Amino acid sequence: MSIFRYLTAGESHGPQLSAIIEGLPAGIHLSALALNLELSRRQQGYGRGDRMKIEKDTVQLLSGVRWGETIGSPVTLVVMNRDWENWSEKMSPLPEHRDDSIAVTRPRPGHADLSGAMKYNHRDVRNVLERSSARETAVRVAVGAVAKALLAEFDIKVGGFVTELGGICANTPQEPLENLWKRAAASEMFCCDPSAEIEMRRAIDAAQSGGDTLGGVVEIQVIGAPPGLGSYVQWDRKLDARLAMALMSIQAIKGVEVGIGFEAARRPGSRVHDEIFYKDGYQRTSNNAGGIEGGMSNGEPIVVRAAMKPIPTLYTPLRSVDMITHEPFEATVERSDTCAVPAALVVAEAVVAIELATAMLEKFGGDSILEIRRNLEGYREQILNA
Ligand code: EPS
Repeated sequence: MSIFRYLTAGESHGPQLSAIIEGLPAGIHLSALALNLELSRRQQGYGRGDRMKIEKDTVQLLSGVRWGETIGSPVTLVVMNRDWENWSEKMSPLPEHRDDSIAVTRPRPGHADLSGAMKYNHRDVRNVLERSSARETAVRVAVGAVAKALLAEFDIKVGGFVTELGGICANTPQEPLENLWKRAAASEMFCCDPSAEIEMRRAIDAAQSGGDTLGGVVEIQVIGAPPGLGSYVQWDRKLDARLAMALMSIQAIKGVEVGIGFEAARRPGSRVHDEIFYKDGYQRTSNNAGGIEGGMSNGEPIVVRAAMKPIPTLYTPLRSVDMITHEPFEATVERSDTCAVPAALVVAEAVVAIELATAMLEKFGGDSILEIRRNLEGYREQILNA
């Protein structure tokens, strides 16, 4: 069975983050360089805090790849945490390093802290926050880079840009997506609108000096996906449902849209649905559906958006209560990012790539790229005559 499955492990201040990917076909061209490029994209973006000065993430490929190609066995990815140096006793697995005087007993509003401590019966909130931290996304991005490499074998590309930050909306120019991706890559806000970018930067500076944080919206597009990925026949096979779950699984994401999304609810049907024409194949003149109808890709670019809430660790204290004394206190913070929306774009691209790779393997599954390519080409020929 060749179905893309993966798990991640690792704590934010533990020695490393790890992932194992199972179900990859043989023959994907894979280089640590390409993976590291994605990891460094995630670390860029205006608004990050001091931790990013410590971490320079690189990935080690420890299994499943030989001489630059996958061989069909599980792929192991490891990203080391440089900050571990400062945490080796505080995060030690050894009982002799236990020190209850450093226990975190003050849950921060907006984080997993309180619910996680109640759920797992922890007295020390650190046992929750270490794993719920968005640091985990470093290795998820590496998994996404593997998925992108698989998709690239079939000329399927995933990219995106920031469309909104701290309430400032970008005016994205009407240009081919790949041009827009290039524009976004050249911007430290991953945004295609230079004047919005200046305002966003100002908003981040103002938030930072006021001890506040900002959220935003990222948009991800997929080009080159064949029609028929996902299925309408069962709820858990719908591509849009799976993309929504994947995007929602990213720390701090609170909303997901497909195509025009919530805007579709405000328009009459005549201004929502993308009419069908035929000229050398099926064509659409609009893509309000975001490339997905009935839970399946329809051959148009897939377009999804995700809304990120502001990071809940604020320098301006939020009110909470101590879990031992139940006394109120105002959460103080050692350090935090002011805004991680550009980083969220890179993570969102990664999880979208993973879902697309999974859907490709389900439909065209084979044990080698050659076999999958043959299945895909046969299908493309078949639908030409549909
Ligand atoms: C994060 C808190 C900060 C961020 C971290 C995510 O970590 P720390 O408490 O160590 O400063 O820097 O993000 C990363 C380390 C990263 O690689 O993205 C959190 O609580 O989610």
